[in-house]
Amino acid sequence: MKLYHSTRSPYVRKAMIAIHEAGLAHEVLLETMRVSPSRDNPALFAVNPLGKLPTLVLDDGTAIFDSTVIVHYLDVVRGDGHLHPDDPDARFQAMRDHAIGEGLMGLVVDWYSEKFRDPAADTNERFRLYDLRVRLTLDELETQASRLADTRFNIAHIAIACALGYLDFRFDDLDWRAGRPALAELGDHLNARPSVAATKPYDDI
Ligand SMILES: N[C@@H](CCC(=O)N[C@@H](CS)C(=O)NCC(=O)O)C(=O)O
Repeated sequence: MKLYHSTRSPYVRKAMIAIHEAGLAHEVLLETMRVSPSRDNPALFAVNPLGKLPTLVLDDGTAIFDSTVIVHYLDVVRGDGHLHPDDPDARFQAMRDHAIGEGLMGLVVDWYSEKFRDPAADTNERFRLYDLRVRLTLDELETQASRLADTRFNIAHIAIACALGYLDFRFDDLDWRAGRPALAELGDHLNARPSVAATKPYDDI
């Protein structure tokens, strides 16, 4: 396995701790790199269209992200599952506690990068890379869309419906349906579901 890695990232560290917990350190090759919203990174984008660390690539080429999914893979699929309690109440409590740790990590990582960002310097490049990563991610979803359409509605459909709905709401000009017929069909299918239709975003206040 190969882990796209940085010694600076707390998200990567989550994956590293899970690697050690599962006793799999000897199986993992580290590919260390720097990432930022203004840094083009074709090698990383090729395996993870979101362009984020950590990304774990299995020997058969399967790419796994984000850190929470990597920890799940290492612990539940490859390890003994001790990081994910079986008991529903204990598991739910662990998820709640994980959310606060993860949320704190997100706040401090965002705060740190805001502190040192030159607001004028790289806006165009950052915008170009956001556009690129969104399009690469939509292209990846296009390849998964018919499988997702054939899968019973689950938490993944909720996230994808919300992301596509936000694109319709805020990024009309991106025209995400163009050239992505399967994803467009999936989007229509999801939007027709009552829970999705009832929660369409709109400007209120
Ligand atoms: N939700 C992701 C967040 C990962 C993340 O934001 N990683 C940072 C490194 S600390 C990154 O890749 N930033 C690059 C970018 O957002 O452009 C996870 O849990 O893996």
